[in-house]
Amino acid sequence: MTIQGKKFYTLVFTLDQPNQKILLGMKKRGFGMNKYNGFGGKLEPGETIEEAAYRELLEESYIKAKDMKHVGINLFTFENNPIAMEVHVFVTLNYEGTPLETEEMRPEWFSYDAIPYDQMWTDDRFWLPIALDGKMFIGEYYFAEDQKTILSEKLDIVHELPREFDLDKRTF
Ligand code: 6OG
Repeated sequence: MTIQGKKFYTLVFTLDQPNQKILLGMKKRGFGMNKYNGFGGKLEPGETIEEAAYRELLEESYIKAKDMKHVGINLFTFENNPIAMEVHVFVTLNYEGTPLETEEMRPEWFSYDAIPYDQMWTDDRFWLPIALDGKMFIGEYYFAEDQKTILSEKLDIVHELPREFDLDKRTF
């Protein structure tokens, strides 16, 4: 798979650790429509990854993160698409506000043991349990054109995250 470049995205999961619950949003429009996911989006020019993560969570759910932990990096490539998506995953355990429905997302809390993986991106079942377990990861997922079938995947648990995924270190 030849890649010509990549774009940066953020994805934030708000956790209610004492009650073992995770906030997901049903995406109402755009890429990933009709799937549950964390809250996030593209980096704006001049923004750091952390700033974008905070802003997207606030814009899409009205939640203000009071701490955010960078827990993972996923590189997504798609058959016949030369641009990879580099998605930086965060969790927040402390936040202000009550999640509200926005034009983009309908928020809903789920127990850790009832996460609706069959209504989420197919890669999530690999790495989300690792994030919930408090570990950090770097993953690579190569999707078929149907955006559902994973043709290759690689997942490493790490102790430190790089600032970005080094495309020269891609496995496939
Ligand atoms: P907007 O188009 O809304 O940003 N995203 C993915 N999330 C998961 N769990 N799996 C994937 O597998 C994903 N691809 C993209 C990143 C898109 C949002 O969707 C996330 C962003 O939060 C392919 O601006």
